[in-house]
Amino acid sequence: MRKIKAAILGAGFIGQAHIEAVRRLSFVEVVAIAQSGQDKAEQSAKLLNVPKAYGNYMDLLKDPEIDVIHNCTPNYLHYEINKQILLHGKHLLSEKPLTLTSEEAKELYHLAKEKNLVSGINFNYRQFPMVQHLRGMVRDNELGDIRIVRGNYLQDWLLYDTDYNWRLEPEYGGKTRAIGDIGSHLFDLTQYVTGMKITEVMADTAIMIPQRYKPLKEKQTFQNGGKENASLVDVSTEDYCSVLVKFDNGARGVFTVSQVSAGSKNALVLNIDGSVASGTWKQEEPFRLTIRYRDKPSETVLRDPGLVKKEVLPFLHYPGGHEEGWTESLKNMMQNFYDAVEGKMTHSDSVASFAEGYQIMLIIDAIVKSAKTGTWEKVESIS
Ligand code: SOE
Repeated sequence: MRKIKAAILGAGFIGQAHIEAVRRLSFVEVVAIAQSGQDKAEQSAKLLNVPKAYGNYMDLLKDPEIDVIHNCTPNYLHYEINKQILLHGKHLLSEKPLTLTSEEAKELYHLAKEKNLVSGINFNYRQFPMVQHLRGMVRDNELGDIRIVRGNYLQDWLLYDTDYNWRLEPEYGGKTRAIGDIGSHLFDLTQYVTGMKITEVMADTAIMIPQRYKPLKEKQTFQNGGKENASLVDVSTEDYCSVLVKFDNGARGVFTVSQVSAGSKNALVLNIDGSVASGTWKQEEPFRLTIRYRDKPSETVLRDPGLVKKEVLPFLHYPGGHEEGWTESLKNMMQNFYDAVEGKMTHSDSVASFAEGYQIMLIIDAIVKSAKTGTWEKVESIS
């Protein structure tokens, strides 16, 4: 049987992670990679053992062999490239955030609706088994009525003024940084797990490090830099944000994102307080879910086929105690996305749709506005 042919645009940290995850599926083959500049593309293709290299993504889009394209380029390229991918009739898995602005996201949402193609966004934290289990507990009313949601997404890779990356520059990363980069994951995860929609926000943002040493040579995300061969530049994107939120059912929430929190590597934490019990999931200990009660001792549910809800079984692959984490979340993402491509159907709701990506952009807009006005701002609904 012919394998589905995939191509990856962008060969940075996340592009490489996509390639590795796709290779774990037996019915898909990575046949091409694109990066700006033919030499660079060829170097990456060689390194990653991908047969074809394109120095210009427009040429890749015309390759009739390719069925699916992964857009793993920097944020500022998402909109234009996603649009071209859909216009060229290829299935599309985009990195988050969907675009830099909600206007662009709206356009892509409508375009994706018109096309008979599979499209999705890599909000991969949905794909962790214990996240799926927590979602099932909320749905089955095991936590009771949800009243309060508290979440953090903290990292430390921009802690020093010598840390620098394209994500800091508004023209490449977008006019919000921590909010768009990691806040988008947190808001998506919250809405996905609880089934509640964020309708109003009140935000405070800050730039803790207003000047940084920009290296003269490009650095990969998470790579540390120094003061040598670097120039001191002003930073205009936030590295911290806290936001109070109201949900459509009257529940309340409070969220913090930061990329300057020492010791937090990829500390995405979600706490859900219901009228019966509270549940906590931590990305840095993804195999564990803690459920707490007032009148009986807390419970720990471990990632084990015998302990999770039946519907969660496809999201785990090994017996309990055998490590599965971030890379498996990408494997699950690819499985769910490519099942849809193969079956020519819409994907499972574990893959974020363009409608959901657009809605996240509207939340980000409201946060940016609230940080400026200092008042509560309503989140527009999808139009
Ligand atoms: C950088 O902050 C980043 O790569 C995010 O963009 C990803 O979404 C996260 O998974 C890891 O950190």
